[in-house]
Amino acid sequence: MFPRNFAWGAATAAYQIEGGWQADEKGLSIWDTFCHEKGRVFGEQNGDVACNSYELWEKDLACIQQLGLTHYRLSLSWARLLPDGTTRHVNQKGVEYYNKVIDDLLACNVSPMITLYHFDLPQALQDQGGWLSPSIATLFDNYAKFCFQTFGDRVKLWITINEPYVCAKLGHEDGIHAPGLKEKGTAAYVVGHNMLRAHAMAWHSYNLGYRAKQRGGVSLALNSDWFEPLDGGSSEDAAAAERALAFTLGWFAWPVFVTGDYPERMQCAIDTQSSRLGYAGVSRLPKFSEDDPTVLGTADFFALNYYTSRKVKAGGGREQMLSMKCDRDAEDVLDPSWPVCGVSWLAVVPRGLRKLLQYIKDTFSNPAVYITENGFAQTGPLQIEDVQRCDFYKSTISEVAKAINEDGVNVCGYFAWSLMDNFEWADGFSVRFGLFHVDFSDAKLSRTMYRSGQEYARTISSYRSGK
Ligand code: GBH
Repeated sequence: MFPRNFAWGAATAAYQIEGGWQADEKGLSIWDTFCHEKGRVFGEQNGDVACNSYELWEKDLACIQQLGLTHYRLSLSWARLLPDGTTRHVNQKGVEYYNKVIDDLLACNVSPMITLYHFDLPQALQDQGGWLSPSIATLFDNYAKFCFQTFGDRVKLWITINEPYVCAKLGHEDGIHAPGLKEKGTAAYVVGHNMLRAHAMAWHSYNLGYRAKQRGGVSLALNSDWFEPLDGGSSEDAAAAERALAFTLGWFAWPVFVTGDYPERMQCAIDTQSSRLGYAGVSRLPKFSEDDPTVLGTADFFALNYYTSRKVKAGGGREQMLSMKCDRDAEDVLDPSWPVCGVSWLAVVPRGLRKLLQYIKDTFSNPAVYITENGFAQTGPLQIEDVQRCDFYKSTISEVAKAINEDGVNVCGYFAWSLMDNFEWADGFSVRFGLFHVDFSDAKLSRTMYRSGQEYARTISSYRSGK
């Protein structure tokens, strides 16, 4: 059973679907730059055209309607709206595009959930230091206020930043996402910190300036695997699993939902490595300043992106250089009994979602939770009859039902990633997450419903009709 007003959705992100990278007055984003550099993305692919949703939005809307979604989660391209990242200049064509998307959704009885930032920083702001620069928080806040002002009369669910963990770590420590930096052991913490500051400023702006009139909610979307000890009897593995969770979910959820500061486990682990490597007294994890608005309490709901789980064993912290991997001092292991789908990182573990939801309920005082992303990847030859993905959604949705009905978790919505096959970041178009297949070899970019889309549509309609 699902609550009557449960949100049944699917999600996408601007750079992954829109294309139109130079359309009208759009400014460049760091993903435009990154993809055009050699060797960054699988097969030198890029999102110049992607699903061309900038021109083919009506096709996306048809897909949304075929699924019978109640909600659609999309992101706005900051550089499409504000080409140089600031409100000095507004690209009116960009405003018109998103106005049409929002109005069309509402006309079809679909509620938009809007992400302000899904990895695509305006390049003009990257040139000024990007997320490493403290001034980014004010620039983000100005952008957020512009969006609340422009679209907030119709949009009631806002996500400020999608997966700060991924931007910080993959973008600034591992260098496999834009902007492609590999500054190990320092940059990711600074970026995470500035993202939290930016998020908090935007939440306060909404709270003070828009909430009374617009009556929506604002949060940030946090990705996390579920982690459990490899050896259930080992206290070291148990501690490692807790560290892994602290370095992923806790990093952002502790400041926002628990204490206003980073988890002690995380601070401790970082300081231990600093001392061991001769940097004692240097705090690599930034401190929240009294000059900034408080971060604690800046979320109106919990937004979770869940994909997979890991077994964890102690170890990994003996490297001779500073790095987040070393700080975390925990090794991830794939349980051989878990099937792995199209991408190597995605082991299929639906019951991990139920456990993570229970953990969120217990740890963050039973918040309203939206599962803002969850999905299954295919690679290789086209399989419209994607039976494995069908099974995946079926068992995942049944775990969500158990979380609600047996564990009492306040889950308010579920968004499948993704509405359609799209540009899967460093994997280009080689990894497909869609409920609709997109034929990238055909100029029309035709969308065809997978069998999993049909089953998801059936699931939604049967629950909504009160089954
Ligand atoms: C989401 O991130 C993104 O929000 C979305 O845009 C994306 O399309 C979707 O996932 C599917 O990937 O270091 O190469 O082993 C999900 C969280 C965290 C999953 C990092 C992959 C490790 C990749 N991601 N994780 S790798």
